Amino acid sequence: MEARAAVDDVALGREAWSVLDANWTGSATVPAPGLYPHQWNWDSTFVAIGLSRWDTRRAGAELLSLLAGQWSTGMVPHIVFHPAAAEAYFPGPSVWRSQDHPASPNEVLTSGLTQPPLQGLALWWMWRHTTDREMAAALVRRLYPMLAAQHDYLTTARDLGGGGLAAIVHPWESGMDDSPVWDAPLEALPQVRYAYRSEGLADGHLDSHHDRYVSLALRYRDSGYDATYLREDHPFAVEDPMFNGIWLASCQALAELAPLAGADPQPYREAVERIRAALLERLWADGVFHTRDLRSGRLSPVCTVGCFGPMLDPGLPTERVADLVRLLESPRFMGAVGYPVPSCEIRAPQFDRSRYWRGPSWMNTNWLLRRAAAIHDQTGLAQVLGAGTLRLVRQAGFRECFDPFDGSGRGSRDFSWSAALTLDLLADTVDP
Ligand code: 9WN
Repeated sequence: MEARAAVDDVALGREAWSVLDANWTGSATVPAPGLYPHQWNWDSTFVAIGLSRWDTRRAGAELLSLLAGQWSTGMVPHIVFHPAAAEAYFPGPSVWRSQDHPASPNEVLTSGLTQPPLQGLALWWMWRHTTDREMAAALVRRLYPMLAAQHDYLTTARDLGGGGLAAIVHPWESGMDDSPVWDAPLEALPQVRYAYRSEGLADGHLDSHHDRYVSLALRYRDSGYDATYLREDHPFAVEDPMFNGIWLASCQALAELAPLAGADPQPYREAVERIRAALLERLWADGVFHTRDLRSGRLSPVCTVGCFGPMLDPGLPTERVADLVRLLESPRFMGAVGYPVPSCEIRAPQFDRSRYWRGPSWMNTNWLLRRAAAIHDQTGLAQVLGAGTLRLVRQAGFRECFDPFDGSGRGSRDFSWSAALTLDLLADTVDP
């Protein structure tokens, strides 16, 4: 394992800031130098969360830059392209062709997919932790209508199952691209090959799936990013518990921020109730939440870190919370490893400690589960998650993800959300 001398909290905080400064483009933070040279939706939003206690202006700039890419449909894209890096990442702007779509913003090039709607929760987090209330209040008033439009988009264009949940239409929308829960829906698609693959893929991706990712994106693009096509013809439509758990948490946040924005909290309170009921009715089975493939009607048998997403709901019934905590602490997840939280259950045949989202631990999901544990007064679990996560970065640096057994780093170095969320976790121990 690649280890380094453990650094103290002050030095760790300084290192985190220098990663974030190096990854700043002037208007937003890229996820990592080299591999990811644009602004990604949930990456930036985790950066905003991490900065909330320390730099309201930059946290706000991050969210404003992302939302400058919002489409008039309300969709917040999963990538906002940085013009200077143009085609440095595949698939780049020439594949998505957002500029040809009338709903996309005029001056900003984006992808045509979205990612988990974390922005409401991030705005609430900033409001709660800021040291500049006036600036934060102004940001809430400015961003609120944009998040309301995002919410309306998910409610109207993405309830493809008609049961009150938002469906994702591509694995990239989950943020957990290579998760084994997409295997069955992806394998139902025809196999295709693209010439670009001679350039090679980043370590950790399943190349047999990558061609299908691209073909799915092209099919959606060629429909004109059409909502009726998604509902009736698109072959990938999945209800994901993490995506919907995050959506619920953002609805809760919008309800709480409503008075500040001069808005009515009631629609968001009702959305929280509706999403909770749908999660329990449609995705709960055998003591845990599962993904539902709307095309086959099947629940995925594989249990992943995403299955704990609905724990972000403060109103989740206590028996369900107890079931989830028991599973999370069991040898199927945290009980068998040295470092939280493996992205796939250890006993699953698909578990692979070296492949993205099929085994490694990620800081962002650790942060979400720690938040969920805190919401449900699971103080011991929250402490274990916080301390275990900090141990990872102290030992291995701000890597993209980590081996859950020995804590060694995997994927990109100087990864922005790992640095930003470290700043948030350190806030409990380091004085500003
Ligand atoms: C595709 C940027 C993104 C993250 C995702 C992660 C990975 C992209 C890729 O990188 O996805 O969007 O190229 O695999 O899985 O969570 O947002 O860091």
